[in-house]
Amino acid sequence: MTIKAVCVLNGELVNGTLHFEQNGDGSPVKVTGEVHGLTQGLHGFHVHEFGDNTNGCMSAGAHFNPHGKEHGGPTDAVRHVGDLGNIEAGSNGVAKVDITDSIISLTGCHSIVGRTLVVHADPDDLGKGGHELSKTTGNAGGRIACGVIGIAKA
Ligand SMILES: [Cu+2]
Ligand SMILES: [Zn+2]
Repeated sequence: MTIKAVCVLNGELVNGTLHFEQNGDGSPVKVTGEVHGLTQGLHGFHVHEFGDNTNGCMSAGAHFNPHGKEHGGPTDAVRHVGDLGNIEAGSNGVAKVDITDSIISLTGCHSIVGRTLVVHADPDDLGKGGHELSKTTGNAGGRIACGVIGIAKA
């Protein structure tokens, strides 16, 4: 059974829509879509713990990290469940997203449904930048757009 989810990202200057698709429990999740209004280059892209936007993107809490691990990159053995790395915008400010991730899920204890997708102002250093924030946030800077991930029509 294919499970689908969707997220509409909203920010002051940045917006976008992301689609999530998973072909059954335990399968990789495909993340596709576009984010507009970005500065050129890399921007941290994470699932944060809470689907709470009452105080904007700040209410979403920290990176979704049910196993209490250190921050990392999407292909690292040690990472937060929510660590999807970076998206990259071209000179037109558009990032085309096409990510396949085997750690996030749309069901079970790794489910990202009901949590918040956040796009950051700066690149995520994937835990390797040597900054005091590298092992918790990737030192990715401010939260420039976010949206709650919801169940989509299948
Ligand atoms: Cu983040
Ligand atoms: Zn993280």
